[in-house]
Amino acid sequence: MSEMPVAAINAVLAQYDLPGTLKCVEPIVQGHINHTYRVTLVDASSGLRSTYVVQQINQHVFREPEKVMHNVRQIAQHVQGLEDPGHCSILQFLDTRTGANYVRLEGQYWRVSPFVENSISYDVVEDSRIVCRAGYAFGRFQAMLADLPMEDLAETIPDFHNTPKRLQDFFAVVHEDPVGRAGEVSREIAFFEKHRELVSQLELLREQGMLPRRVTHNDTKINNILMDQESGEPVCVLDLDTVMPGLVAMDFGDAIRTAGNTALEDERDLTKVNLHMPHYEAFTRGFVGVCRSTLTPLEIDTLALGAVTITTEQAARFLGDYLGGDRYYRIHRPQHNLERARCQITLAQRMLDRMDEMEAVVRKYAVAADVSC
Ligand code: GN1
Ligand code: MG
Repeated sequence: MSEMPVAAINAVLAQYDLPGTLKCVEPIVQGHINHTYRVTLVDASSGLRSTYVVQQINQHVFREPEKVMHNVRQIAQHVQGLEDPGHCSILQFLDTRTGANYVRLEGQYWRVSPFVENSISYDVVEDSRIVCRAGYAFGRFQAMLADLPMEDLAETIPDFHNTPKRLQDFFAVVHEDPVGRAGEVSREIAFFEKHRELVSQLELLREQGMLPRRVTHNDTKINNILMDQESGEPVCVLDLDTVMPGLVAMDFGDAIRTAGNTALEDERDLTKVNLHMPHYEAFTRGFVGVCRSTLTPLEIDTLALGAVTITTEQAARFLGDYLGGDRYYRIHRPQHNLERARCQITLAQRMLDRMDEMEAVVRKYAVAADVSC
């Protein structure tokens, strides 16, 4: 990470009515897109400390940050208006002195949220009960937003989870091969050729009107949920930048891609990468259990396919970025995107090997009487 932009952060904080002055800035490095900092303020008179998360929006990825923050506002208002918001909410951004939920500073966009104390987010989860609660959190998120009118939300990244389009873009960069890397990945390219049709099915069903578009999160990585450190209960869902109309199966699938992997997203030792069936089942229990009444039978039937689809799509996005010269995702080592892609291809293959079992688990929780975590 480049040097910490302390002066900019100070200028951002000055737009808010916050107690104290900046004492400490630390980077939070989990996301691949935005720049995120944990900042601590100390009030000189009382000595009280308060902690916030300050984030700079990546404008290469989010070309229209106002749209992102408009969506965030719509979602927050909708959730606040719910009679029973349940026990897992969404991340709230603070308002500036003039009532905006972001700050524009020298052409860059920043936002501030309170740091949620005593909370933790997991890149890999060990405990199946926590995975089940994560399933509940994302399923609940889905159910909470089920009646938010889609017209109220802007499309922050067009065709974000349009898998056939993602693969088309991937094959275009293979063909163009701008930095001369395609030769080293012919085995990986063959994987996408082989499964292109299967992973295009969901989008096709959507185009045919068989699968509905709903307000979905679209980035349901397991580390986008904050859990209470002591109780393990979900506290809130983070990263609302890509909340827009989409397919439920992709939200289910992206969480399985992360919570159901026995290894990290970028594991280099591919023998460690596998679908963790107890975690898959636990997540399904929590997710399907809380939102099944809002889903159509075909949506339920295609959830497992969503996991294979988005894992393959993600692999294509990582590999496409590698072939294009690493311009999209932040990388921490030279072949990082290639390693991420190989890990995701391996995981997608492990899922394909167990599709029947995965579908049976979904069917089980579509009707199970007890879906508590
Ligand atoms: C990006 O930066 P982060 O972790 O929120 C990406 C997701 C990918 C994810 C892969 C806007 O999310 O789509 O699934 O990396 N976000 C965007 O880890 O492209
Ligand atoms: Mg994100």
